[in-house]
Amino acid sequence: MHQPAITGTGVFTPAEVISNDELVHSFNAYADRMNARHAAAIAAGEAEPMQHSSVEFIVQASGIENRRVVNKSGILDPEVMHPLLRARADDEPGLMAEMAVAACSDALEMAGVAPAEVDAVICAASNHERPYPAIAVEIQNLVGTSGFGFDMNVACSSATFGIQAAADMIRAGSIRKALVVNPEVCSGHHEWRDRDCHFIFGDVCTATLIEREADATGPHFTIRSTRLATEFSNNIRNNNGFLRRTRPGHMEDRRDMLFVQEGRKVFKQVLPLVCAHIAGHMKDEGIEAADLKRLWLHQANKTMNDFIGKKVMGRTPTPEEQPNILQDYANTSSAGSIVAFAQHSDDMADGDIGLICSFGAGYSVGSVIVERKSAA
Ligand code: CO8
Repeated sequence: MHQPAITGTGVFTPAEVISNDELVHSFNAYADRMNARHAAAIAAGEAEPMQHSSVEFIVQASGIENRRVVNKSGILDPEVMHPLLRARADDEPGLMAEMAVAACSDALEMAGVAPAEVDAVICAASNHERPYPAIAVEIQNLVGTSGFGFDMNVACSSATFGIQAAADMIRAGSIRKALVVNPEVCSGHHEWRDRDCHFIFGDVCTATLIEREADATGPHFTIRSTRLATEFSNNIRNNNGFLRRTRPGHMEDRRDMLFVQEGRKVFKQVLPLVCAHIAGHMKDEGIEAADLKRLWLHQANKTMNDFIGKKVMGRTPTPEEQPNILQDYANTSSAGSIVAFAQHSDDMADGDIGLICSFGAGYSVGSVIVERKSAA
């Protein structure tokens, strides 16, 4: 068996930013237009008026202040309310692959690894822009990696599930190096017209290079252990799928072809699941709360993260011990915990232990326990 390690990370951050102020302004303009359009039905009591969103609610309920997106103008246009992206020809890079190339290049550079040395690309994300050819194979072609690539989807937990898959292949010896890539274009499958959730998501792409620890040439993180779990729930769901067109009238109500959730239920049900998962993983690895120097959690909601951090550490962790990036990026699905890891791990000392944990639709939860090694 070979010991796997994370030797490089990369984050591609889209250039366009939407603040809560901008988002609420455009949502409220949309609501006013809809109310004016349906004024007669509202006056007759046949339709409910749309209510305004508020910046105060968004910050207090989620902790989100800004989100990065691949297109801002369409999302903020009250007559559009979704990203506007140009159609790409089949011989051009797709959007997800383009984001992935940028993140993978940074991860490879950080590790000092040439693309051709990489044996596998796993494109792990909560939605893929087409079913085939796999986005991972396109990324393999654009980056110039060897071996093979495949796509996988475990919603918000895709990155940690991908890391376990890659780490296990490295342990077993079937590959030496893998890139786990998480291009999350959440803005494309989000309902920006739904007041309950219009503020939640943003776009980003992360990449993690995993290789045999024996091959590492610089500072890295030993992957000590990984653990995954799933438990079926309909409380976070997207019904878009290829069988939809087989049902008459399938385009009439499209709301469920995008992200839908019972946010309160998710909040209540996922917290105990995640806390028990992390506690069990740490116990089996003989890691005490006092041993844990860093917690990189899934970035969906600040209150959720505060609760989990306190439960895991047995006290309120400092912002350095449990870094959040959701205030700047919003929920970027599977990429969130990896953005936190990539941006808040350089300062760790030799032997420091940290835990990456993602959770979300499925339900799914994945944890990765890592140990800092300050030199090869
Ligand atoms: N402005 C003002 N008021 C609002 C707004 C708003 N925008 N939205 C709702 N309200 C009002 C409601 O109407 C309600 O009013 P009342 O009390 O009068 O009925 C009140 O505020 C409270 O509403 P909620 O109960 O909905 O508010 P919560 O406190 O529960 O906060 C959250 C809402 C922030 C959504 C919270 O429930 C939450 O974060 N839940 C957990 C979410 C989570 O972690 N989900 C994981 C999803 S991510 C995932 O798994 C990946 C899926 C794949 C990616 C998809 C990409 C698109």
